[in-house]
Amino acid sequence: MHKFSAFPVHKIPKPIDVHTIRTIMHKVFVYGTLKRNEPNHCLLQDSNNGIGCFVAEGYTKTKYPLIIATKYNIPFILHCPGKGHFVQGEIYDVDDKMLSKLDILEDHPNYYIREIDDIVIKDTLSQCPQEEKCWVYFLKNFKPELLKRPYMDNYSSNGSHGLQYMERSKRDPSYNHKNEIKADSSTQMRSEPEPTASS
Ligand code: PCA
Repeated sequence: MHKFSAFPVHKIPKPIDVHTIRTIMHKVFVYGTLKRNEPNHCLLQDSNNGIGCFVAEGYTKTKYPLIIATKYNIPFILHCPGKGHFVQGEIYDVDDKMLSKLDILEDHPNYYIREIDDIVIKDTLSQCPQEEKCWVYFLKNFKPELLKRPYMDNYSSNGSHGLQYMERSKRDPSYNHKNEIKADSSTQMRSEPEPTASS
């Protein structure tokens, strides 16, 4: 007995290849120039850099000194837990590509050090505060005198401090501002190593 197909043999549709595309995402907490309305936010928004998706506003579960330093007025969280304020910022979901772009901007691990930290999510509707483990760019190897600067809890380049951030394109290429903040080996602030994890 002949079996008849609805399709002539040469027109039988081929099974569609189904691939599961998994994009590994990372949570990043930004507190400085990467926040909305700040000078480097466009980097997070540029789809050529990968995915950067706003999740929520939040603040650090631990107090830290958030300062502005160097002649270019760069914001830094100094890795000195317990000193300063609960730092306000924004959480983003980013893909590998975006994370590596951010690492280039922050010169991790030579300048800022990206580490996992607990961030409390700002949610006025929820009674019990939710927390997220997020990547945060810290300054670890810093000159101790930076701790004498005023501590902020919520950075803005155009804040009342009057220390407006100077973008890279406007800087003097022959001037190394990192020497202003990096400790020399004799005065390094030592902090306990902390475990890092991928989210
Ligand atoms: N960029 C990073 C660290 C400091 C900065 O200006 C951020 O916004 O979190």
